[in-house]
Amino acid sequence: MNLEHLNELKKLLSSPKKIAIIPHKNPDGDAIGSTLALWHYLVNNGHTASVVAPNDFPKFLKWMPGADQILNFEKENSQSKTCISNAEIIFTLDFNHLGRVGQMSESLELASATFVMVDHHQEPSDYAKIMYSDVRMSSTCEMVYVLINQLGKKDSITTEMANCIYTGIMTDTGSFKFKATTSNTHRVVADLMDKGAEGTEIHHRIYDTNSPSRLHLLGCALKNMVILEEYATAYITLSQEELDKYNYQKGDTEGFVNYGLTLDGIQLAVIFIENKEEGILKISFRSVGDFSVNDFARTHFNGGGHTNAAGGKSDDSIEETITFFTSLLPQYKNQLRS
Ligand SMILES: [Mn+2]
Repeated sequence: MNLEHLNELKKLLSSPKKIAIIPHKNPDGDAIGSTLALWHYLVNNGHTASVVAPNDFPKFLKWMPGADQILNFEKENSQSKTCISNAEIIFTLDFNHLGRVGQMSESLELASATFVMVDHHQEPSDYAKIMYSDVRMSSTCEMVYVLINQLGKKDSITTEMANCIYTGIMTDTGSFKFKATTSNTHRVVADLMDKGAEGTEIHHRIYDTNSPSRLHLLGCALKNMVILEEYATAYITLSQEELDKYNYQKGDTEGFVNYGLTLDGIQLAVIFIENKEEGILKISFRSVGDFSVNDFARTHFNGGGHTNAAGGKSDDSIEETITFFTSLLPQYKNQLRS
């Protein structure tokens, strides 16, 4: 965070405040980890704070310290709304467009609080008075660590906070392998371990909690995978019928898209997941190297994200969307085969 914004934030936090902390919709490990770490920090420093999530989050994140205190905007609607409208400061973490919180965006737009953004996605919008936006960062969790350091409170990072921050860095970096994983990321992680973060235990809790039906759903997804060697592309489809057949639970398809990239020579991996309830297909894009799925998703699928990881959606059927998607590939052939 630059000095001007940092000083403004320091001034704001110099007396006890009412604070709401908001992750994006369908929060992942980084969103829950960063909001909870910040929540612990603020509460430990005399503020009244709540994490308000737009909707529920996967079971494999529920062990995180403080997770049981998170308000669910869908289920605890009036309490959540009160919390947002009473807040003097609203932190938005791991997203940079109010559209990323779904139904909650209306409440945020009406709020009178000072907004603080902490985020590592591209092209931030300008709703926040205090901004800490850095696309080079591995995760929002790493940014929360840096921010607490900048506030001069490095020693206030507890074991609970260290576990939360470790989780978000681990999940957003694909266990420390994505390109945004810097030497500094590892220094942060080393310090978190010194502060008590339990790396082995966290890996186990996040990655080794499969249900049999999730592994069967993964089998189905892999069977559905189509490989377009000519375009160095692999894509997966999952219909609502298939999700139902394997008793889909929220979070079950997390990480499925990455399997395409484990194929030798594949540069672009995509998964299209039908969601009958919302009447859309949810799409995840992953790439290796310079091919920007952020640009691709932004241009064609009403989405965006990072250079190598992005999301998007389609209002059309699976068949129509695949036809459209494959029709786009020839114009990217040179970039994908490079
Ligand atoms: Mn993130």
